[in-house]
Amino acid sequence: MSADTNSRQVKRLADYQAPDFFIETTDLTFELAADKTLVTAVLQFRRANPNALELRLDGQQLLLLAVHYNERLLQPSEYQCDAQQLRLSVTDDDFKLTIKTEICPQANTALEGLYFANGSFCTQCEAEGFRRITYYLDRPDVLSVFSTTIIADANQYPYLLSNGNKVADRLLAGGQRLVRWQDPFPKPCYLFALVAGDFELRQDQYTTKSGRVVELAFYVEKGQGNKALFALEALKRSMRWDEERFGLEYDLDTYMVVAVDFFNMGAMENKGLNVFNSKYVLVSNNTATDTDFFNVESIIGHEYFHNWTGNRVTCRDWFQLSLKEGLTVFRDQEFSRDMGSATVNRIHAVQVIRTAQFAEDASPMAHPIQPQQVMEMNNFYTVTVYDKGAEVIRMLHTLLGEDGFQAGMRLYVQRHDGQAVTCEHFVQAMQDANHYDLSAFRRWYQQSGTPELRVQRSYDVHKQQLTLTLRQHTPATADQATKLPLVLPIRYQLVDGERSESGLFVMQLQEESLVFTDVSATALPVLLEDFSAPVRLLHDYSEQELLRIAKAASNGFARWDALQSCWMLWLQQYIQQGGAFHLPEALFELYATLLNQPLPDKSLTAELLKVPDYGTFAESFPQIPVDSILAASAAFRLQISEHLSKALLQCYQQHSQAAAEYNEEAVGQRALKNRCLDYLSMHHGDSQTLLEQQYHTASGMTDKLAVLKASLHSEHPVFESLMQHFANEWQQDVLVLDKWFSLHAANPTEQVFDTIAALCQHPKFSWQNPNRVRALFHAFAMQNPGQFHRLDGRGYQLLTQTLLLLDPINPQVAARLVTPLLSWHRYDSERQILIKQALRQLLEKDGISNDLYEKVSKALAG
Ligand code: B3K
Ligand code: ZN
Repeated sequence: MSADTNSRQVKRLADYQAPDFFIETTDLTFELAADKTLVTAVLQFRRANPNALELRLDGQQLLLLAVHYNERLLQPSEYQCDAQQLRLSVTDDDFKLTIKTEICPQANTALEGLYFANGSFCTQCEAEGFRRITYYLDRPDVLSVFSTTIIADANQYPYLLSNGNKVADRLLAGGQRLVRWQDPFPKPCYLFALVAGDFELRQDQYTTKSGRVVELAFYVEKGQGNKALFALEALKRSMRWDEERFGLEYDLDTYMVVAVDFFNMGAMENKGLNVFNSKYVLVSNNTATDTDFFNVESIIGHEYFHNWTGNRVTCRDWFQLSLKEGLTVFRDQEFSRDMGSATVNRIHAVQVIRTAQFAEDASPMAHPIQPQQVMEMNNFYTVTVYDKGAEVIRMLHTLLGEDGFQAGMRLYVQRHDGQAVTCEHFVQAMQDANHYDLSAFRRWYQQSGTPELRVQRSYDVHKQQLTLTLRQHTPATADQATKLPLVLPIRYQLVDGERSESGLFVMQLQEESLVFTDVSATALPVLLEDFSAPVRLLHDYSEQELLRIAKAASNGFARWDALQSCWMLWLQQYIQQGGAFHLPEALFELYATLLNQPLPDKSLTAELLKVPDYGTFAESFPQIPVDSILAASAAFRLQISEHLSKALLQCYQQHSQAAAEYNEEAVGQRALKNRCLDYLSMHHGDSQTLLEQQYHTASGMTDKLAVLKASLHSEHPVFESLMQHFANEWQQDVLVLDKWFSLHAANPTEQVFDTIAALCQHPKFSWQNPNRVRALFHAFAMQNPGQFHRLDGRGYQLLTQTLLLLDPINPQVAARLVTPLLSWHRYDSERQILIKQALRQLLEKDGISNDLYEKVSKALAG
């Protein structure tokens, strides 16, 4: 990976210029071979800017063989070609270029562009991977009609796939086969896809609401077909849901999904031909947990929903990424909410914001949902763009209501179908359809940072009036010093004895008041219900008040949220008092009630019974007290397990008969039972039989994995032997084995270093496979805070050495893994020194990728 200073350029949104040329049609021919693939691109150009005399095409890691201008072969003196571009002077308004290039898919370990792994060819073009396939205008605002011809060995690659409809399929001389595809919808090149390989095919049909029949086809590894059936059903549910809720119908005659083992992220929404990480397609009760099932359904939905929000209406430039991602995450979250426990879904989405997204805002990589400048676009597929982006859409939904929001969606799609547009176009459509002034709201797109919303209460006894003074303030971020007030939709509920009043208060200014009249002195306002704005709420509620909400609020989210605030109070008290601190009796009473009489929503009950994890606790501190958090969490779990052992056991037993399948009731029962098991496992002596019994009689992977997690968490001696058993049972199934890698990497003892070293030599481990690398090292850096943050620096060094090795292989995956090192300023001075030293080692490495360079240099500059 050579990275000269030229390619370290920062691109700015402010510099956007419309394309000088368009490509009306793109006709590609691939002659596939793993070591040498020939690509012939026939591109029909049209000049858009009469003053533009030079055409500059993007291209990387390509061997240029020939260029024809119309029918004439160009001499090398007639164009310039360097490591980034092919440039030539053009005078005609309409012309054709035929470009022949050679690429080497099997050497492509970055998994961007066309690559060959595990016996198949596969592409990944978003964000800027198409330029590794041929010279092109690799930008999302150039929409072209694509045809693709694939020629390959007929035996080795029985399936030759690309976007759109298949229009030719024939055998050629020499055992080759030719297949041709045409995609009728103009699209940017980032949505192009090609897959060639030998798969097992699962097919079905879907009839759209207007009566069109769509062929559904899932291509998965041979022998794995049954594991694709859940995903196939999830696709049909997504298609139905999008018709019913958004009125959006699928547009092509076929919808294909290919599951591959080598993939940089979760999945990709290529037009008509989604490519998925096999982890998000292949599930069965035996091999996948309830969380895996949930993720499959949600990602299948997400990629399907992109067909309208992303593909039919696409982004003008990559600074607009949230236009498609924020909106599509909002849509997939709404879909998941309708498919399972709405409250728990919301809780999980909020946890992502409060941990990962707030952390990103506080880091050197802070950026608004519409970033203003970027070096490596792949670094901006972030929780900010995706998840905070979805919260911004959710706020619009809250402000406009479901009907208003859907009216805005209809106008957006009607106005911009077939176009490449900006976030501004989306907000404008919402505004116009509702006659609602959103000018102040637009600030959410440009301003980074986590707003703090401070609430003060004052009660006037004579007037029986409660006044809430609300003040908002967004602290400066690494990228932006000055912040302005934002529009905050604040959903509230006032709990006052029997009476309860709820509503929406739209805050616009830095300081505003909210007054409740005719209320008693003990009236309690619950603010920011359902997390109606992505802010940090600062209040002065007492433990008693919070517990009142946790016990009595009608809204499940409010109950959970009040408990979260309690945990933060208890953590602070633990830090002040040390081991002498005891959790209050009132918590045990509340927990006993929940264990004896779980709520109808058992998943929610399980959430309420949970001590927040390390990441959640950590995020509430400007400087993270690693050791105190770990000590406090362990003490809290122990106290709960000691005080409530009987109720825990009883609840465990009552919920141990869940049906094996994935449905809301069974998922809830398992979640509750396994929450109990987690506490029970702390009594090593009493729980051994329980753990072993559940492990050996488990009806599915959720229950099995829960035993391993509980025994790891509790450092139970049974952990080692069960892990051994697990490895023997699952050594042939890499997706299951990834869970085993991750459990090992989360081992909280120093032993973890030897274990990880040994696992890197495991026959199934590969530095080329992102799933394997993440299973081991993401788990170590994110789920093993005790060992990762060791004061001797061993944890930081393990990650650093890993990144030095990984960066030349796969910079995108390396740049994701570096995240925990970027926030060095959040730790004590000893750890700061160690982390900065690690960052310098990375920066000093010759030929460090742009991906890693952008993040590490920002971290060291701060
Ligand atoms: N659009 C893709 C992500 C592409 C990431 C490129 N580094 C998946 C998704 O969000 O649906
Ligand atoms: Zn997406």
